[in-house]
Amino acid sequence: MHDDLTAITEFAEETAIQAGELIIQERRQGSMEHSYKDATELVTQADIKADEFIAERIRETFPGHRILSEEAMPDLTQAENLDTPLWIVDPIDGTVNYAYGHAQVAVSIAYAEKGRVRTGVVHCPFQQETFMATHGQGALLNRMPIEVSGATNLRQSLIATGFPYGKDEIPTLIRRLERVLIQCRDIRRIGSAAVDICWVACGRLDGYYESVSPWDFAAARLIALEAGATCGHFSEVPEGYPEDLWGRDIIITSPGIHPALAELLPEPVNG
Ligand code: LIP
Repeated sequence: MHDDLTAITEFAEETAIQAGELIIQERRQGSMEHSYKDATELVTQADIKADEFIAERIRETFPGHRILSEEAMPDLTQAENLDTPLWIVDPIDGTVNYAYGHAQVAVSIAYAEKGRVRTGVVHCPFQQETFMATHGQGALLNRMPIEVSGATNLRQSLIATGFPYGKDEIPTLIRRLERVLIQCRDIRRIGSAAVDICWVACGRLDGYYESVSPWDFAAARLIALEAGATCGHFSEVPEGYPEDLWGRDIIITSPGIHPALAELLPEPVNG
């Protein structure tokens, strides 16, 4: 099934902007009611309201499509069903930033057919920036073309990463961070994968690596690809799982520094 991609991108853009207005209002009203998914993962009422708003618009407009979203429908097996179109939604990427009043927050909406992401919109309401891309048609920031930095020297490159809510992998991640920090200009930990990856797409960062959920990165990864980034994984993607939606060990960079960064990320065999 292949609906008009341009119309789908415009729908995703309009929906993300409207969801952005909703979360701005929620924060302005101070209704920062929140709960925890487990011992540490924060979720606010705004996350839930925005997720429901986006899902309702998708159901009304595309009744035959499926939805994979962080709050309402987090069933990751959806990614492996390639029969009908799939929307991948993070209503608030950067939830902790949102709860603390920071600006680096994104509404992320991606659309995929047969496991391939064809439309991506990442809207940053507190920064009034909308990143978007349609497969094969380039990447835009507020409707202006964007492209990666063109960096070729890792030692002069700014690299972003992030850390999971759970702490059991932290020792491995800190060893990885040390290997990278010694070899690059500096590190940024912005708190939203969607923002990290879109900043690679527009040259504010030179590279990014992390393990995250499909809703955190699916839209931004297409935007980065369309802006000229090299996108990959530094470990194996399971056979038959859609690469566009596999979130473990992601690396997204300006092409010139991809090999140099990729070789630092796997844990050395000799420990
Ligand atoms: C966040 C990611 C970020 C990661 C955070 C968190 P959320 O997603 O975008 O890259 O470092 O731990 O997972 O939870 O704000 O949607």
